[in-house]
Formats: sequence, C-alpha cells, structure tokens
Amino acid sequence: MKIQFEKNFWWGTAISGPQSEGIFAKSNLNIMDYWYQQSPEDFHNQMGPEIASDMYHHYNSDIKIMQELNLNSYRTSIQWTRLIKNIKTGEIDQEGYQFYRAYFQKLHDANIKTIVNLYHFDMPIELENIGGWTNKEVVDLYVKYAQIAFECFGDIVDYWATFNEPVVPIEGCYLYQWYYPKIVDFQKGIQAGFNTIVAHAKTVNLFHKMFKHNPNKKITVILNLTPAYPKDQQAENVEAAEIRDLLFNKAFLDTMVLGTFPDKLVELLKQENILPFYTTDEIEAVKDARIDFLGVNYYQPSRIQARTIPWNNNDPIMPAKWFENYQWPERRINPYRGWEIHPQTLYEIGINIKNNYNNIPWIVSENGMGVEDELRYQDSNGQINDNYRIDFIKEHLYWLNQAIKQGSNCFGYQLWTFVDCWSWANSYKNRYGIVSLDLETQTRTIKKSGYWFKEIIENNNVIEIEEGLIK
Ligand code: BGP
Repeated sequence: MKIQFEKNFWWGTAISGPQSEGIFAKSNLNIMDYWYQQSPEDFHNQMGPEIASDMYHHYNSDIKIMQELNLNSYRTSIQWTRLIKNIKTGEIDQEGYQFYRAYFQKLHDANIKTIVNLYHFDMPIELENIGGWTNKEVVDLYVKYAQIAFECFGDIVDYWATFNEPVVPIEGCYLYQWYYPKIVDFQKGIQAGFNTIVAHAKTVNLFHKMFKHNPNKKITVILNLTPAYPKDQQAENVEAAEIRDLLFNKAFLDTMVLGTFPDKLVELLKQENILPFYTTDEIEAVKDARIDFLGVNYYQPSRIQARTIPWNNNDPIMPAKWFENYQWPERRINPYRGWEIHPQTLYEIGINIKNNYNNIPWIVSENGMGVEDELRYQDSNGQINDNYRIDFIKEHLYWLNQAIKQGSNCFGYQLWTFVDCWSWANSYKNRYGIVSLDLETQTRTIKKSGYWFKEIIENNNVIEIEEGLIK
C-alpha cells in the first residue's frame, strides 16, 4: 500500500539545546547542569550534559548532513543560560549570541524551516533557587528573555515556540521526582503550571505585537499529548480517564489553543482548595493569546481506571486521588523506555484537533523510538540498520495520513531526533537519532533510517507501507 503527503509537507527532526550543544562557554547553569554536578550517580553511566552531542562545535557539519538527507525542517531550542549572561538584568552573553546567530543563519541559508523553542526543561539554577515557576518574578524574567531572543533573531527565525511540553517539568519536578529539585507538592505544581501558562500567554501576546506587520512570523507551543483511554466504559473508569485528560492534556490544550480554562478542571481544584493564585490580568492575557499553529509531541497514550483501593484523605493530595494507571493486556511496549507504542492514537489526536480545537494547523513536533545498545545492529560499514525505527515511523505516518485525509490540518512531521542526544537522567542509554553518535570521537554516521527519510522527498512524498505492518 502507498500513502502520500502534500508537496510542501515539512520533514525533519527535533532536538533541544541542553541535550545537544554541551555546556561549553555558558556563563550560567540550568537545573540539569547543576543536578549533574550535585548527583552524578542519578545519571545513566554517570554521564552528564557537559559535552552532549557537541553541536556547539558541530552545527555546521550537522546542517550539511540535514541537507544531504533532504530534511526541510528542524527544531531546536535556545538555552536561556547561554543567551543571557545576567539572568536578572537580561544582559546578553555575547558568545552565546554569536553562537545562535551563526547557527540560525546557517539553517536559514540552507532553507531549512526552523522552529526555535525558548524553553526545554532548562530553568536557570539561579531562578530555581527563588522558587522556579512557582515565583511570578520568574514569569516576568522569562518574558523579558523571550523579548531579547525575538529582538536578536527575529529577522532570521520565522517560527518560534514558547515551551516544550510544559506539563513535563510539573510532573518531573513537583510530582514524580524525575528531575531536580524532586519536590512532591501538587499544589506547588499547580501554581507552577498556571504560571507557565501565563508566561506562555504573555510571550505570545508580546510576539504578536512585535511582529504584527509580518505575517510570516509565527509562534506556537509544543505540547506532549497523552490521550487517556478508560479501561472500559464503566462510568467510574470513564470519569477517571476524563480527569486524567483534564489535568495532563486539556489544562494546556484548552488554555493555549482556545484561551479558556476547562470548567470541570476549575471545579475540581476549587473543591480541593488548590486553585492557583491568579490575577484578572493574567486570565485576560490567557484569553487574548492565540498561537498560530500547534506543535504536538506524541509518544504514548495513557490507560486509566478508577482507583482500585480508596484514596486515603490524610495523604497529601496527588493526581492519583482520582485515577490509577491500567495495563492494557494488548499493549505493545518499547522495552528500553517502557512506553506503549500505539500509532493509531496519532489519528485520534488529529481528529480531536480538527473537531475540538478549530482545526488549527499543527505539526508532529516529536515522535520517535529510543533503543538501547544500537551497536548490535551495526553492519560491517559501520551503519546501524534500524529497521525497527523505520517501521515505527511508517506506522505513525500511516495513521497521521488517515487523519489528514479526514481533513485534519497537519503540515509536517519531525522525528525525535537528528543525532543521538543526551537525555535527562537517561543520558545516552537510549538512542533516538537517524544519525548515530560515537561518544568517544563525536563521529556522526547516518543510520539506515536517515537514508530512508532522504528518499521520502525524492519519491514525491510517497511512502510504501508493507502489507501486515498496520494492525
Ligand atoms: C520528550 C522530550 C525530549 C526527549 C524525548 C525522549 O518528552 O521533549 O526532550 O528527551 O521525550 O524522552 P527520553 O529522552 O526521556 O527518553
């Protein structure tokens, strides 16, 4: 069977500054840099972000590889801690500025449509020490930083993103102890989440003011959507899934795409007396902020049931008060990451955006498969034959294509990631790239999936899908 995407479809990869550049020449540390300094044992093989994939020194040759592979789009992020020397005054770091200027110019000259994201989990440690996203001063400092970035690069960068996966730092830093500072405090998490939404809204409004005469400049947010499937249609399971969806998806989707706060979510937080502190100006800013397109990261859905053991009301409140995860017996798992693989959900996301979010133009801004010990698959020429990755992408593209056929307005697909990159705590355990990285020499070698990507455009955006691949 063959599927085809429209002529101008964006094909590319996504990565982030802190996971690819290395710390070189930064005058400030972010929470990840600091966390590694404090507790290297928290990281796989005790490998930190100092060198990462050294894109600080390799961006020129990396962009050449992107061109060789016909990739017409890309996403990365600016590190706040690299562009800004004095986080409080906003004084620019000249070396950081020169680096990003040269990097983005190169992408611009190569005709690679680039989304520049402003924040990818990388809170400056100095601001974490005053409460991070729970502190409204941080919101103002973020907006100031965003303005500086727009002023510095707005002439050569057309597409911007305010945040990558804003819910993830809430989960990682305030609920489930994945990331430094490993706080467990749902109420603080709600405040941090709300303040992030406000920082996003104020930045979007500022952006539209700054670029109101230039319709080519567009801004988005990158949301990781994890649709919640109830175990079955029993009312309590359906209700549990609905609450999970409100907290982890709609809290961001509705506020950032529609400018509204879901009534049911507000009710729920009110009942528990955990509504965040807010001002009417902040609510107005959220109402006014309209993104121009939406970035969707999709890895896995969530499977939900009502609690099987009643919640103890003496325990500090957590989202688990309302639901439990459920193991779907038919699930397919990526064993290296422990995430479910369910490509059909991408179709459902597309239809949801079409029906409930004004059919806003959207892009798959991340999707991908991390695999451990990929050297097992290396052939005598040094190439990694990652057929599993190609199949994974084909399955997702098949379902995405079905959604587009039904009228969903998706204009591109970016794979996580370009060159194998450093991951929070997992370091280089799982490899996601279409280009492999030799950690000792920093040598790049294109994987089979890279060459497969290259052929998509050469084949007029037609992709052959083998019988039996789509279940
Ligand atoms: C997304 C993040 C990325 C990336 C990816 C893979 O949630 O935006 O930064 O890391 O997931 O996840 P991981 O690196 O944890 O395996």
